[in-house]
Amino acid sequence: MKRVITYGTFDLLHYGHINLLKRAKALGDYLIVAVSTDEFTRLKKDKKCYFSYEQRKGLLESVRFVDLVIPEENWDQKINDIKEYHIDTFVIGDDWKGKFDYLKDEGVEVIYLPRTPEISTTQIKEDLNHP
Ligand code: C2G
Repeated sequence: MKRVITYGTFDLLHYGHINLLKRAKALGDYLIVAVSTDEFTRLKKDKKCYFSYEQRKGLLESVRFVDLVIPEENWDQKINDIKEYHIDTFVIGDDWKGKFDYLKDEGVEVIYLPRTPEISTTQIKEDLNHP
């Protein structure tokens, strides 16, 4: 069974996120999604999510091609996650291109998928504030 993992904040879950998750699942048989905790999101991006970690986790668990949701608590857990969950493939959007190539040393495939254009959580917030 080919096991795939991806990481993200996934706030205000939208079709760009879903497109990424759908393509990630298509690369294997089992998809794990590591969602940034509220604390890490504040640290990582100095941003506050609209939805809490528990709400974001619940939404992702409702997506039929997501098999497991785990917390992303820091930048450095990826290598441990790869070992703990026996990951074959790491996937993320190409806004991160090159940033996670070091994971190849752990024997996993690292794939950067094209982002879905014109949609982002930031854009949604801006559009709602300035209709
Ligand atoms: N994404 C996408 N198209 C969009 C928006 C997002 O393909 N229009 C992808 C991103 O490239 C990422 C995933 O959806 O792979 C989640 O996006 P974010 O929640 O913005 O993730 P980010 O905050 O960049 O956190 O350790 C890695 C980080 O946790 C990634």
